[in-house]
Amino acid sequence: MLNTLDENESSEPTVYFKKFTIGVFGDSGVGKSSIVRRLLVSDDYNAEHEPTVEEFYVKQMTHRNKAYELHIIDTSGTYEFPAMRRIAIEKADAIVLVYSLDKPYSFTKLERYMEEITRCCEDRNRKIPVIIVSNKSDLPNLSEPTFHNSYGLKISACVYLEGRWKCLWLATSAKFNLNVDTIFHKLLDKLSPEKSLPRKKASFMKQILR
Ligand SMILES: Nc1nc2c(ncn2[C@@H]2O[C@H](COP(=O)(O)OP(=O)(O)OP(=O)(O)O)[C@@H](O)[C@H]2O)c(=O)[nH]1
Ligand SMILES: [Mg+2]
Repeated sequence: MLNTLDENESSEPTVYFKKFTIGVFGDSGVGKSSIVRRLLVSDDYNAEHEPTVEEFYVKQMTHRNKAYELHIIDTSGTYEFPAMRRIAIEKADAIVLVYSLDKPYSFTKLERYMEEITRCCEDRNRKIPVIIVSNKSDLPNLSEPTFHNSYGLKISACVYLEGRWKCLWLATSAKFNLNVDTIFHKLLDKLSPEKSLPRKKASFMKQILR
C-alpha cells in the first residue's frame, strides 16, 4: 500500500523542529476525522459517523530527515460555524480540503471553501498550500467527476482542480489507510524551508558543458 514516501523514512531525523498548523475542511461525512485519526494512530478507524464540532490534535512527523510538529484542526462539515471556520483558515499554514466520491455535493462545495480560503488569504496578504483530497477511493463503481476543457476535451477532476486553483490533489482511503500520510508529506514538501532557499548555482564546468 502507498502509505508514505520512501525518502521520508529515517530512524534518526536531524534535530530540526518546526511547527505548522494544518486545517482540515470539507463537507459532512466525507471522512475528515477518519483521515486525521489514521494519521494519529494508524490502526484507528471508526465505521460510524460521529459528527465533529471542532477538534485539535498534535502530531510529530518526520519528513525528509527533519522532525516537524503538526497542529491539526479537524473542523465540522455537519454544523455551520462560519466564524470558527474563518478562524481556523486564518490560523492554518496549509489546508486539506476533502470531498468523497459517494457525496457528489461535497465536490460542488469545494468551490465555496476555496472562495473562503482565497478571500481570507487575500485579506491577510498571504498564500498557503492547499491539497484537495478525494477520499473513499475504495468504494466500488464510483468514479471521479469529469469536465470539458476550453477545447471540448474531457478532463479528470484532478486536472480540472489543479488547473483551476493550482493546488495539489490526492486520492485516499481512510478506511484502508491508503495515502493518508502522503497528504501531509505533500504539504510539508510545500512548506519546508529549503523550498524557499535560492537554487544552488551550477558549477563553472557544468555551465560550460550545458
Ligand atoms: N468506505 C469508506 N468510508 C469512509 C472512509 N473514510 C471515512 N468513511 C466513513 O464515512 C463516515 C464519515 O466519516 P467521518 O470521518 O466521521 O466524516 P467527517 O468528514 O469527519 O464528518 P463531520 O465531522 O460530520 O464533518 C464514517 O462512517 C466513516 O467510517 C473511506 O475512506 N472509505
Ligand atoms: Mg469529523
